[in-house]
Amino acid sequence: MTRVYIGMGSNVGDRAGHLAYARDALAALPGTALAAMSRVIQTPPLGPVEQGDYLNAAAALDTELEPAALLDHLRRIERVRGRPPEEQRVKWGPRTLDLDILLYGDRVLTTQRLTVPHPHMHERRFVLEPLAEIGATAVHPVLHKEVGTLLKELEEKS
Ligand code: A4P
Ligand code: MG
Repeated sequence: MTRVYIGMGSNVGDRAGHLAYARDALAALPGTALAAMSRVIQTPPLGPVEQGDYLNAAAALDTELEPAALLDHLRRIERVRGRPPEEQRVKWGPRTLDLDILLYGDRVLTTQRLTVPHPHMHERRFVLEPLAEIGATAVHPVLHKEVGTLLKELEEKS
């Protein structure tokens, strides 16, 4: 079993419904238990594309799924909620549902499909705020700092 943290975002359609669906779908994954779910927060969009506010949240899972298999499930859950296939997407653009693997235990992965820890997580309040609610003491295995510390440092910068 590995403790995994998932970041969730939605800024199109029934945003709260997409996140609730994602929570239930994650809890139902094979070999997986939902350990914790953060509150849902509304956040201004980050990125170059004009788009609506996001709802963001984070989930903690204990799972036997390997990272690649977990990623396949996340893509499938995104598609169920109407997210178009990858080649039709706008980078950093609006999305019905975005599911990112933020931390996968203390594993560091750089494959073509997967970068873990998520390369931008420590720069983003909309990721760290909900993550700190459920995993403040989780350690970032590249920066060697706790999530709560990363959030504090980010808040001090802005
Ligand atoms: N991929 C690599 N590493 C990972 C990982 N750790 N978890 C690959 C999940 N996927 C990972 O993802 C493209 C590919 O990334 C996947 O096929 C997978 O193989 P994507 O979600 O389709 O791409 P994207 O989301 O358009 O691009 P990117 O760079 O991942 O964007 P982000 O970083 O997800 O940011 N503003 C607010 N307020 N809240 C938000 O949630 N989100 C974004 C998107 C922009 N602005 C936002 C928010
Ligand atoms: Mg993404």
